[in-house]
Amino acid sequence: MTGNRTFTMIKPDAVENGYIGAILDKITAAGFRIVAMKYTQLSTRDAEIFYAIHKERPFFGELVEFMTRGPIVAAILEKDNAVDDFRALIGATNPEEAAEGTIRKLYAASIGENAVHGSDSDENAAIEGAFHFSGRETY
Ligand code: IDP
Repeated sequence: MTGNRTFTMIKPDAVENGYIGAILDKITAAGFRIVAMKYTQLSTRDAEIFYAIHKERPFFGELVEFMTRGPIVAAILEKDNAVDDFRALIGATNPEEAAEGTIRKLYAASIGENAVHGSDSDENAAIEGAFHFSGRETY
């Protein structure tokens, strides 16, 4: 059981492909309430900080380039057991391994360009939400 908030981004690939509405529909239909949301674009520095945990991985440069190449939708979501339930809704990192009906299975093309981000712990959900939103932007 996790806490009641998670953080998500609809990544540049899904925005480019016109999937913002479909993905938000899936999220709200699954019972998540939107606490905060913005359409924005990450700078290189933003992406390097956000994904700092992966900085030694071979795909880090590719990941930063991808995440900064166009706009994203960032949001804080609320639901009981938010982190775990949202990870289940989006599916495995690699869309080829994602369960049928999950957001990544439906809308992602590859392990790198995988349509959505979902926090992996309550602690990271709080850190990631605070990275994008001030207290005045949450409702
Ligand atoms: P997650 O997003 O499912 O939590 P992580 O392992 O934390 O997966 O990886 C963060 C992000 O880095 C992934 O969502 C994906 O965009 C990218 N990524 C992960 N593994 C690879 C890879 O092998 N090649 C390219 N990009 C990757």
